[in-house]
Order: sequence, then structure tokens, then C-alpha cells
Amino acid sequence: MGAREKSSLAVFLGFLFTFSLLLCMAKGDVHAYTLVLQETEFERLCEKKSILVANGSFPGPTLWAHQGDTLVVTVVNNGNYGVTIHWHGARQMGNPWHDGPEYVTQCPIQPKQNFTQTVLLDKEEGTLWWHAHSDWSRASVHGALIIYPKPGNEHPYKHDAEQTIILGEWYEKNLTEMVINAMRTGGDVNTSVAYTINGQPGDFYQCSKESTFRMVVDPGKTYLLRITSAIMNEEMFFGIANHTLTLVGMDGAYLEQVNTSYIMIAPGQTMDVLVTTDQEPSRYYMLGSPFVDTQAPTDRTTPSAILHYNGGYQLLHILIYTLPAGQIRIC
Ligand SMILES: [Cu+2]
Repeated sequence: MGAREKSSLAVFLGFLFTFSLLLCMAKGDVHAYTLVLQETEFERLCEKKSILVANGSFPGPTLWAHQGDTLVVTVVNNGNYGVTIHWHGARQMGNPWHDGPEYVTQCPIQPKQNFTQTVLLDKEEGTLWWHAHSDWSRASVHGALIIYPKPGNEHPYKHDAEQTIILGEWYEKNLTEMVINAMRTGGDVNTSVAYTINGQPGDFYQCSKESTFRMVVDPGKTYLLRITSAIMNEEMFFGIANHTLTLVGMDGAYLEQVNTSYIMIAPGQTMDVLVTTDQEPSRYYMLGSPFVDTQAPTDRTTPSAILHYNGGYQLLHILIYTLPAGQIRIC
């Protein structure tokens, strides 16, 4: 056997070993996903800017599985610096090597390299999320991870449809340069210039009205909102004008239901909320409002989306709502 054949055999045996190892570790169904990280240009607040995102979208793709399944995720880093991906809320028992925190359990995946991560789901059920775990890359590289009940089992809270809602932020400057600059000067990292709902700031920011996120609903139905806060530092109030929110889950587990007119969600948290479209068919603002308890510079702006009822009706105005920590400015 020549040197070339020997090395091919070694590669093949290595592949076989890795694959068998994955099969031994895997439980439930196995879902294969690929996340390609790449600097991509977006236009927000009247300006174009490149940010690192997964699979060309901000926020990144929603991944899903059933309780107890295994994800095999190949992360391809086409960005300019090393990054890891973390599976927020997945306990990864016995498998910390694929959990993501940079320099804690994993080395960063270097530019032009890829790494296949195995995510062993166990008892988690509901909504979790995944995000980059290197400096502030989490602000632009993130997405939801939905874990449905095992096949044949029903979600304990009846609903007709579901919608993923990701609260995020938009920064004016390059995230990596911001962090490097803060470390050099000892100052704070710049605050965001907008909050976003599913990647869009909403009606109360410049050049944003055309792209405000709309959730189109039918009257008389119950929707499950899978809400994730990908915001870096601020807690956020969130509510929908005239609608009651029923909290039924948090951080990948169910809760006994709680009715409320708004929630307060912390960075990294997920909340599953039911909303019934029992109001007059119209359009209602879904609003965020940061909890501000400091004199320090803070982004105090107001992100919005629209709950848009289907059907023919005369629209007088979009119904607005005031949340505890924010005054709403109408542009
Ligand atoms: Cu996390």
C-alpha cells in the first residue's frame, strides 16, 4: 500500500470512528444543520453596514428538534475572526466539549475552518436559543432553537399556530472594534442605537417604517409566541396593545400559566407566551421598552412590531400601549 492509499485509509477510518462515536452518543432522532457564518451587508436606520450573521440572515435560522433528539451542527466560519457557537439552555450532560463557551470548553473556530458540534437534548422542551460565544459576536450571530414534545405527545397548552420573536439590538459601529476599543481605553462598550424585533427596529426609528415586522393573524385564534432576548445587557419589557399575554414556559421548560399585560425579559432568557386574538380586528403595536435603572449611557429607544389582524376593516390608527419604563414617542 502506497503512502497516498495509507493516508486515505487513515482519513476514512477517522471518519468512521467519528461517525460511530456520534451514533453512540446520539439519542432520539438526529437532525443535521449547517450554520455558515459570514459578514453580510444589511441596511438599518438609513445606513448600510456589514455584520457577522449565520446563513445570511439577522436573526439567524430557527432550528428545531423534538425532546431528547440530537442536533449535529456543522459550523462553517467564513468570517474574519475565531468564533464558537453556544447552545443556550441545553444541559449537554457529559458533552461539554461541544457546548461552545470560547476558551472554557472550546477553542474558537478559526476563519476558513469548520467544526461539527453535537448537541444532546435531554429533558429540555419549549424554546431555547443558540448564539456565538466570542466577545460580542452574540449580538449578531443568534437564532431560536425550538424543542417540540416527543412525537405523539401534545404541547400542554393548546394553540393554533406559533411565531418566533427575537428581541435584538443594532449597533452603529463594528462589534469587534467596539470591544477592542473599550478594552484599550478602559471605557464602556458603546450602547446600541436601536433595539430590534425579528431584526427590524420598527416604526419609531428613521428609515425603518417600511420594514417593521408584522405578525399577520386571524381573529379568534390562539398563538404561541416563542420570545427570546438576544439583547446584550438590558432587561426589556414587552407587551401587545389591548392583548393579554399568558406565560406558559421559560428557558426550555413549561410553567403553570400566568396572565399578564406585559412581560419583562432578561438578556439570554426565553419565554413562551400565548396570545388570543380576541380584540376588534385592527392593528396593534407589539412594543419593547428597556428597563432603565441607571444614569449611565443606555439605549432608551422603543422597538415595535405590528400584530396585524386579517380581514376587511377600516384602520383608524395602530393601537399603542405604554410599558412601565418607557415613554412612547410617535414619529
Ligand atoms: Cu447563552
